[in-house]
Amino acid sequence: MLIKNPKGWEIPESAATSESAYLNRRQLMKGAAAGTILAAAGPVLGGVAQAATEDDPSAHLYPVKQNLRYRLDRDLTPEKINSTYNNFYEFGSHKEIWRAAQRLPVRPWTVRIDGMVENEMEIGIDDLLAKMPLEERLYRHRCVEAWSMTIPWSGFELSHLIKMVQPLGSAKYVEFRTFVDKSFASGQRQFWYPWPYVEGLTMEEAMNEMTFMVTGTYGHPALPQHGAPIRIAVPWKYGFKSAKSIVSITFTDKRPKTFWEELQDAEYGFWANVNPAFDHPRWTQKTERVLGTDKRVPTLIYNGYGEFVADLYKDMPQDRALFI
Ligand SMILES: Nc1nc2c(c(=O)[nH]1)N[C@H]1C(S)=C(S)[C@@H](COP(=O)(O)O)O[C@H]1N2
Ligand SMILES: [Mo]
Repeated sequence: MLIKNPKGWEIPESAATSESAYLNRRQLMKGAAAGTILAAAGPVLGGVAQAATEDDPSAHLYPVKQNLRYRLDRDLTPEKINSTYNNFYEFGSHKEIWRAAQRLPVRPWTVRIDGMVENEMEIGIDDLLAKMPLEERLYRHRCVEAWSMTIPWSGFELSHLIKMVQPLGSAKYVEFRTFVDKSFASGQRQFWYPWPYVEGLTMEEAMNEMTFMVTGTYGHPALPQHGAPIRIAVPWKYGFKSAKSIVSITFTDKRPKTFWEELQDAEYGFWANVNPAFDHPRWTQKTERVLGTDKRVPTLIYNGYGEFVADLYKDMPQDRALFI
């Protein structure tokens, strides 16, 4: 098999639709050495219906009250569209992972909170839900692939969890980690990806009121494909900053090396704040395709959330590094 690492401008429009359309050279060499690159496809799971979340032990908690402080300038995306067009590389590097994701065992599920904190803990998801004030927020979500959705997330502000565990003054960053288990996550057999999925925020970003831990979608427990039972939503940054199915939250003084930085740091930086003025090498960021409509609309700086977050960055150079 010929393995080529094409330049962005050499990729036909039809192929330039995935965040993984090109792996960096090191990843390619690893795969090539073993002769297996691009061989694995997800398992074909015929006829698996969408998970019935009625059986979820947290089902009785939803729907929760909507917080009207966070408003939308567009319609909500129909759930059928949002729940069948997803990025979740643990289950395959394409958009149709929703069937494969039904294999994710969402109970028992524990989250480890550790590192530079007073109160390290390992807490079951249902105990955590009982401690946190749940609310619903309507947020925009903007993928760096230039599509967007609007979604009713349920969950809690990350700042509440942070106050519960009391970080030390030395903590500067928070790192989020997704599970690793290739027995059900077929994408994790694609060993050239740097599993686990890791993301990170500065403490100030993590404490910002917009930063939301998602445990529910559309008035019920979150579906596996959206990152059940707990994921993050950081709506002023490109979607890849919002890690799914989180098993650990670590407070640290070192900037986390994220999954996408590890793979291709020229394309996916740590900051990744939405800004239409800086194009990604493969996608213009000026406009976005709104899922569920046939419209492209102009993209807004900080995805429209500048009033909440622009201050976080006011003393930093407003250059490409802050936005890609
Ligand atoms: N663990 C994990 N989290 C992830 C991803 C992933 O592949 N694995 N993809 C990210 C990307 S690129 C996007 S755009 C969003 C997609 O969220 P959605 O499928 O709920 O719309 O999840 C993000 N979180
Ligand atoms: Mo994305």
